[in-house]
Amino acid sequence: MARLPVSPEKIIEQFGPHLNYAPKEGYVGRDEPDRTVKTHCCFCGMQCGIQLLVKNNKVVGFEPWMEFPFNEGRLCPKGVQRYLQDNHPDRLLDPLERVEGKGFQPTTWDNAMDRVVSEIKRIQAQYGHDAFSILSGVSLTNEKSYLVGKFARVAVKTANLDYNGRLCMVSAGAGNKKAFGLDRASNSYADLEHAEVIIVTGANVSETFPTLTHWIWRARDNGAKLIVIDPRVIPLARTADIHLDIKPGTDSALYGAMLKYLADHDLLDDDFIRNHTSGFEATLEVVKDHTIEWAEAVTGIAADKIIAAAELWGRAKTSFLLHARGIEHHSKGVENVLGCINLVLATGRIGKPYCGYGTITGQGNGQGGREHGHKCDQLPGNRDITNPEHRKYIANVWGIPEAEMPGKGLTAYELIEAIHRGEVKGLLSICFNPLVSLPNNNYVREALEKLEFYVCIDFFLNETARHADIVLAGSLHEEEEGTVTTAEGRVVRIQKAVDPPGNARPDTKILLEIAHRLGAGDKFTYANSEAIFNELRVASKGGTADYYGITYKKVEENMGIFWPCPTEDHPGTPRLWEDRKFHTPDGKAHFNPVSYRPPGEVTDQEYPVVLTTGRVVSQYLSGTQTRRIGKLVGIYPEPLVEIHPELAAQYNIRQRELVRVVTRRGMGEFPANIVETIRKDTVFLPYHWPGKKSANQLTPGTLDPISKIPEFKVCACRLEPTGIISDPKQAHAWDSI
Ligand SMILES: Nc1nc2c(c(=O)[nH]1)N[C@H]1C(S)=C(S)[C@@H](COP(=O)(O)OP(=O)(O)OC[C@H]3O[C@@H](n4cnc5c(=O)[nH]c(N)nc54)[C@H](O)[C@@H]3O)O[C@H]1N2
Ligand SMILES: Nc1nc2c(c(=O)[nH]1)N[C@H]1C(S)=C(S)[C@@H](COP(=O)(O)OP(=O)(O)OC[C@H]3O[C@@H](n4cnc5c(=O)[nH]c(N)nc54)[C@H](O)[C@@H]3O)O[C@H]1N2
Ligand code: SF4
Ligand SMILES: [Mo]
Repeated sequence: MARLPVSPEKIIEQFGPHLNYAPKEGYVGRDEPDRTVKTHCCFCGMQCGIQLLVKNNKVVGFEPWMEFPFNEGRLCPKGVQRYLQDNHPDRLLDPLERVEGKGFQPTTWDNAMDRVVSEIKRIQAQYGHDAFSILSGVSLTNEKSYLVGKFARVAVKTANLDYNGRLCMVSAGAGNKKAFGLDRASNSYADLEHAEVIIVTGANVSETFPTLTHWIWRARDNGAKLIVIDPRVIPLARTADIHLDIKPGTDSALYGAMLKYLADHDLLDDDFIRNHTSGFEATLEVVKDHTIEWAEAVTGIAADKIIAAAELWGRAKTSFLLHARGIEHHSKGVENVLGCINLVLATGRIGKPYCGYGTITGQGNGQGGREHGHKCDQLPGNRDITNPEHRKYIANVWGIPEAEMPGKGLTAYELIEAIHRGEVKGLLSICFNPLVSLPNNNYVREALEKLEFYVCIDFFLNETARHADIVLAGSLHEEEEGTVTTAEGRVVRIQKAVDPPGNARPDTKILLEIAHRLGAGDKFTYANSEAIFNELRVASKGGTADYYGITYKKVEENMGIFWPCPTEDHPGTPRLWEDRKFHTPDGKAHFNPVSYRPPGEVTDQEYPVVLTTGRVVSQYLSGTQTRRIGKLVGIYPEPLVEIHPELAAQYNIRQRELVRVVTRRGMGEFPANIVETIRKDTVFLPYHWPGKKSANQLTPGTLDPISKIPEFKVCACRLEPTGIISDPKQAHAWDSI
């Protein structure tokens, strides 16, 4: 299949005025590729199969991978543009050192490594081991996630390691463990196809997991009813049977009222509750006052709509409930999740064909990355770092005395607080951009400035990295072998397509070299990524996230294997709990009592409007990657604040007028996008931008007490029109930094 060579003019025409780099002749060669490499998209938790086209050791394009069972060739706008990162002129090609008065200067690996290791040693000698901290991320493969966990505990010997999943899925993880004893979606998405009723709550599936929409459409074609719960009429809600336009921060009230309704109207699966669950009576007791009328007052959803949803859910024979960050990014994140699980358990619709429940994991390896021990309280196999048996097992795998294994450390935002208190003096970050993604980011910036030493491993100079002393040029997904685990729990293979460019190095090599220089070389002697995976398999053995029976070969031959997979002859587990044996100590699924309590910050006279934050389809997370891809920038160049026409009229705000959004933490100016698709008391801001365009100037550092997830989804704000109409043609994502 010959491809036409594409001229630079053609590229500019195709990618539009926002193309932020000048293509060179011959750079985008769309000639016949040397190779196609079957791998997966580096972005969201769907991990769609994709084929990368490689020429002269460069990724030059992509083709759909039609056979991969989840997405069958489908890709979203980010997926089809992601290959443009590979040869981007902003790629870091050398390690960088910040030199007083000169900014960042390229340096040698030897010098960079010397600085990193001597600073880790200095800080730890002066202030203790835990004064050096590590922040990691779950765009990393399973192998790298596992390696970072071991690196922190065995090489750096610090308790203070946490990861960006703390901002993402920890509420769901904690809820799943409480209810089921295991943290994974219960079924593969193929089970959606014949579900009679689907609830999607707090998940803007069409924009955030676009290829999953297809499975919902398939179910719709088969007659499924769809209930969408979201303060906005998100694209999926437009064709839903019922849209519950919930006031942010009130989900647990809704689920409590629905549970009471099911009980009052004899819509429970009594056999299932009696034989396979515990805690039902206590759970029902706490919602006895949660009447539909009360829920209407708290949630702002009309009573008849709540009844209609409870009726549909209650009377179905098969169903699926999916949620994402809309219910999890709350100071009651875990309670919201448990409220949903209670509805699933009350109707006994789990562990059967076409009956499922799951959080939709966010980042590329949102599922695998939360299992292998780079959370502050976790060891591989989803083991508990405070459990003596678990510690002993992993210490044995790692060849260290159990007493040397550090204990539980601080969570991501708590680390920032510890830096402010002077307890943490050094930081290594990999795959995390906390300055854009943590809440209350003016406070985060102050913390970064207080660090005595900060080293960042990334392939782009992200906004946080600008505060670093040393930046180590790392690798993209497709520059190393590995595996990731999709939102379904399917372990898939990431194939190396090319080498990192210039003097950039694979992340693994960087971590291993630091470990060696710290004197822990004998514990880090891997020949390749597969060797790391094979150790991970042993480390996970017997844990709830058991990968022991999964091998690279098996994954490749089957286009993925679902964990748990305890032995090499085990086929994997696409559908959990068909045997009704849950992973809790008593083998039962646990109801957990949840009664409503208000969010951390409620509106008042000074701050009368609810602010919620989230995503748009064309941008990804802190935007480090997608704000560098011209066409994606062109789709949605800058953050707009979504406002209902009635609310806009109240403040005389006009379309595209710059609106000052003020909260107790800070303020930012954003052009108004006046839309009827949002509640009248709520405004929405996407958060993918830094600096003055950052939504996280505004958000609070309130955390869920159990999961420590920040409350990104609700705070109180005030709107002030500026009288300035912004010209969308002038919009440019970079002018704020
Ligand atoms: N395009 C794109 N896709 C992505 C990402 C991205 O950055 N961009 N990121 C990936 C990652 S890491 C994640 S975590 C996922 C996130 O995926 P989602 O959770 O789907 O994304 P969000 O936009 O954060 O929030 C989802 C919805 O929650 C709603 N919401 C706000 N407050 C409430 C509430 O109190 N209750 C309820 N029920 N709903 C509420 C918002 O209106 C929004 O539509 O997306 C993944 N996919
Ligand atoms: N207000 C608000 N804030 C939010 C959210 C929200 O909804 N509202 N959502 C939260 C959520 S759900 C999430 S997941 C976080 C995400 O927040 P972050 O994790 O900070 O976001 P990323 O943009 O993924 O930052 C990852 C960095 O890792 C780099 N990177 C990616 N892959 C690799 C790799 O393989 N190797 C190396 N070395 N580097 C890599 C990227 O270049 C980027 O600089 O943001 C959270 N913040
Ligand atoms: S849906 Fe997610 S994994 Fe699939 S192409 Fe889009 S960003 Fe990539
Ligand atoms: Mo996320």
